[in-house]
Amino acid sequence: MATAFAPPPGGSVMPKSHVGFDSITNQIERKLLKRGFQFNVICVGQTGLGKSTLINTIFASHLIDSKGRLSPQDPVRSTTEIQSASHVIEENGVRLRLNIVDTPGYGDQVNNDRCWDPIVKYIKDQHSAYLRKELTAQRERYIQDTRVHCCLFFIQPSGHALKPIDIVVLKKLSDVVNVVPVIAKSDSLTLEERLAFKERIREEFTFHNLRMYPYNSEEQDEEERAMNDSIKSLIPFAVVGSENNIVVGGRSVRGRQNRWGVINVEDENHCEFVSLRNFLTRTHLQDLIETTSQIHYETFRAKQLMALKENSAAGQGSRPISPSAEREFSRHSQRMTMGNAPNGV
Ligand SMILES: Nc1nc2c(ncn2[C@@H]2O[C@H](COP(=O)(O)OP(=O)(O)OP(=O)(O)O)[C@@H](O)[C@H]2O)c(=O)[nH]1
Ligand SMILES: [Mg+2]
Repeated sequence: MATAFAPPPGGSVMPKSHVGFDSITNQIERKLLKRGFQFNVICVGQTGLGKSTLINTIFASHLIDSKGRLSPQDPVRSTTEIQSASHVIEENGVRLRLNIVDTPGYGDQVNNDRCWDPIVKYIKDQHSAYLRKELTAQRERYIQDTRVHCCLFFIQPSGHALKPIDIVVLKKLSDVVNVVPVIAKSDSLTLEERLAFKERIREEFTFHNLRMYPYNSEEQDEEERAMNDSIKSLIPFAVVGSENNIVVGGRSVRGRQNRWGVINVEDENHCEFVSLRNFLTRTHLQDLIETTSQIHYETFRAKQLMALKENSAAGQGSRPISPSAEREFSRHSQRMTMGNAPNGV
């Protein structure tokens, strides 16, 4: 029997009077505002490239003390363990918990074999923790999300090419997380060098088949595609970090004082720190969160559940992730055989 709202073939019907379901967007907004948002970023790269400093610059406060030297007399201090810092930011009633994870730099050991392991493990551990919570019998209505939504990958401003170790680390990372490359300490490059270096790096990404964020998708509309194209032409963002405020024209700015002048971190003529910040918070925040959940986490989840299923089929009796995991993976495998498998990366 046809209902009052049954759409005619190929179209939709306007109800005769105002029904009110158009308020659903307001209802969703109210709920989301109440809950707030969580955004997790990780910084990865070779040692001494300014990861801790850039994190400080993003927070614009000393939430993580840089392990770098503030003056040449200071001993060299390096980040030695993975550590995260959180800050709740509120703007127009929207609450965002920004969590930035600092990692020890790699590349200065005699043997750099598998130096990426602790970082990839950290990212997978967050997926694993989320999956466990999702599979518990009485799961929470809202699961605290510690999954890493974005990995800022620091490239040495050599002006030449990516280092072999970077290519390996990028490959490992791009399999599990949205990777956004940045040229560290870009104040050491001239504008022409910066442009040429960016071009070279983008060619290397293509040559080595490294998939950087943002990804192309069939579902994107014109506007989204245009925005992604403009971001892709900017990537890798050439950034400068600083922990000091300098007074320029009577205004205190984050900057680096040199003998020949001041580099204002927030001046778009000096570096692309503001473009990176806009990209992270204004234009791609939601998409980074969604892509993490729909591509990276989904791939991890499918692999875990399939492995569990195979183990139990082989009679290995491996310990389930949670008491309800068995039920869940049998449901999941049914969905997979019905052709509902999630898309791979
Ligand atoms: N010229 C220049 N120097 C920078 C920049 N960012 C940081 N530095 C300096 O580089 C040094 C290392 O900075 P850190 O932030 O400790 O580097 P890191 O990548 O965290 O180092 P590890 O923890 O050892 O991996 C410090 O002396 C910083 O002041 C930058 O954008 N330009
Ligand atoms: Mg550091």
